[in-house]
Amino acid sequence: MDWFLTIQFPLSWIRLWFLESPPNDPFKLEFLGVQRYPYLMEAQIRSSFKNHFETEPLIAFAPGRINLIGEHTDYQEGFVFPAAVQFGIWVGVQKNQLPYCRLFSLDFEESATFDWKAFSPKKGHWSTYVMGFLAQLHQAGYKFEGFDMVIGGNIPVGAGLSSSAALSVSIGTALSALFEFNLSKLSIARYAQKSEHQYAGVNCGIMDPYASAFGKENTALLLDCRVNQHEEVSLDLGEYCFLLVNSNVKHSLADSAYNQRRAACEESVMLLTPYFPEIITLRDLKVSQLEEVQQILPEPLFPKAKHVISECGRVLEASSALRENRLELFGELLKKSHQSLSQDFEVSCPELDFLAQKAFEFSGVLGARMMGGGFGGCTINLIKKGSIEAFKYAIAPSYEKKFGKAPSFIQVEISEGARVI
Ligand code: GAF
Repeated sequence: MDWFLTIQFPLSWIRLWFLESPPNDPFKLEFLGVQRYPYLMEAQIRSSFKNHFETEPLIAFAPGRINLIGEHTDYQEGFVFPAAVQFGIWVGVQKNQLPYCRLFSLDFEESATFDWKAFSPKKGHWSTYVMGFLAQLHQAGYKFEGFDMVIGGNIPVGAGLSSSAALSVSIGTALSALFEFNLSKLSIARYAQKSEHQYAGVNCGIMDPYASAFGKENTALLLDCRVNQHEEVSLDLGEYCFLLVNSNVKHSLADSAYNQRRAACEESVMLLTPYFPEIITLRDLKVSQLEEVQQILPEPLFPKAKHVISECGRVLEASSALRENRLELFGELLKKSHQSLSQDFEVSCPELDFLAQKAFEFSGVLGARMMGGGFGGCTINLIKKGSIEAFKYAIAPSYEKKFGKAPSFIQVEISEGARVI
């Protein structure tokens, strides 16, 4: 009987585990042999916190994001169309009455300590994101004291789902609650963006932290990056869904190329202003003005400006198409966006072009494009749910043959933004 109980208990536990797990869950991230489901993450943060610091933490969560359309437009005060996803970063935090902060990262299995009155964030370490956010709070005049923190997450690595924005936003959400700062979502997003500029060296726009902070279940955010306000667009896709295909590459020049693209846009604005004195950014120009713009800008700059100007138009068209449930038109706009990002803005790469091309040729996909900053990461595909398995089969072997590595597939659920749990 004893042997029966010892074997039965774990077996039924395993069975329950699978029953409780979301069916067909593509987010099976292995972590110590365990899949990192949200309820496990929260429990892991809690128990790790107790082990390390012997107190109960306050826990905050912030999600990663996808972007339906509107790439490299946010830093030109244009339009973007992101949504928060179900993966994210969890942060447990508690005051410690000590002259220093103690941090522990579940993902890196590493501790870090720093004096909260005198710290200097250094590039390239996960603890920089904590210090970077604190630096923003300090500059804004907020008073804080020593705390302990445990950080862990389940965002697929290198997929371009904005794990760094989720990290900063989760840190901001946790600290705001712990010290009762009552920071608005927009302030958290702005501090996260500034911290990324100052300590990660990427001159990114507001889109990623904004989406992480403001995300809403089954809803995309049509965000105007000039006024930092959004309209909610309900995502009722019927028999379709968004599937990400991760190229599993990140080219090493990605960050510097991102900053160069931003600088090219700013240079174009400078050259165009004498002819169009009313413009502040490229967002203020229309597709109908492109011929004139071409006469003014030197050859290498024009296609970049053309991308930003035309992409802003596509975002507005695509959001209307979604509202009117015109999914084929929406898919067509995704395809145009990819072509523009690849040929004009030059932020794609052979792997992403290959994945997009395969998607264009596949009948169950209405549209696809590279997503995010570029040079690696994922394509986003609007695909018929019933075609997903066939699509994987149509793509994976040829991709692997050509590039020597397998792509991975991530089905996203559009989810709520940052919150204290
Ligand atoms: C990255 C940046 F962080 C965003 O601000 C945005 O510019 C995006 O690339 C491209 O659209 O995710």
